[in-house]
Amino acid sequence: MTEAARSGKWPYIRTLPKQFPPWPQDPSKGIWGVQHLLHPSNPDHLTFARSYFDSELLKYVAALIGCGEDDLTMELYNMLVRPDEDFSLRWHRDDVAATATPEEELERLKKPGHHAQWNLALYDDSSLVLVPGSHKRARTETERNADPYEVHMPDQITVQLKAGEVAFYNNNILHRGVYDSSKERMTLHGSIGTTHAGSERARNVLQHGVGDWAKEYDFEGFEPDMAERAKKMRERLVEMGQKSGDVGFFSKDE
Ligand SMILES: O=C(O)CCC(=O)C(=O)O
Repeated sequence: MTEAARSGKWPYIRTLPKQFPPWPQDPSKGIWGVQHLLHPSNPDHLTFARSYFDSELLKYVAALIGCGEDDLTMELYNMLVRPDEDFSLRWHRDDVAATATPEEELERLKKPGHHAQWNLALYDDSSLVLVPGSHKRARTETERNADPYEVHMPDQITVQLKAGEVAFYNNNILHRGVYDSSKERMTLHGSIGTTHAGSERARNVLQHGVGDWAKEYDFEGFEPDMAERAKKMRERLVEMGQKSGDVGFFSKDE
């Protein structure tokens, strides 16, 4: 998949030096992510579907979100890969703008996250840097005034994943990615939501373009139990798209 993405054969990519969607389909400046692993035109989509719709994974996801498995909604399954040049993402929350006031941040963060997001490393990975607990509070003055590419925030940690380990996180935690082009990276990057989420979550997910193809996903070749689960989760995604209409893109002040 990564080779196909780097060579322009797979069009759904995260390109350098752009941090946030939409990304152009041109890999000539390099890539740092492969999007839409579940897309039916990916010859290996079943391999990825078996991990995304895995019954064991879904149990953990429902427990983390605090909802029933019947509420789970299909969202995104991507892979974050070694960039072609050293590259980093600025400090950000995925769905709260850097320009938000402390009151606006708190207003957003006090609502349940309504999703589980995870990084599942296929190679050892120490790219994700975050400030523990920051998904529950507004930024401190130091965090607010820091250069967004500031190398060190007080109390930050680097998430150290060994190949095969997975870390779940709320994507509104204050975080960034710091990428080393000399180190192989292939980290499955997924998210699953719930029917309890509102329009903010719809934008967070649908800005990646998953709504364009998910409605046509036919689940051919899936084992019957998995097809059943997957169909229901896909239906909930399509419903979310129908309810929310055109969501646009979320600007994180790139
Ligand atoms: O590379 C990572 O693990 C973090 C990616 C990230 O922060 C993002 O996609 O917003």
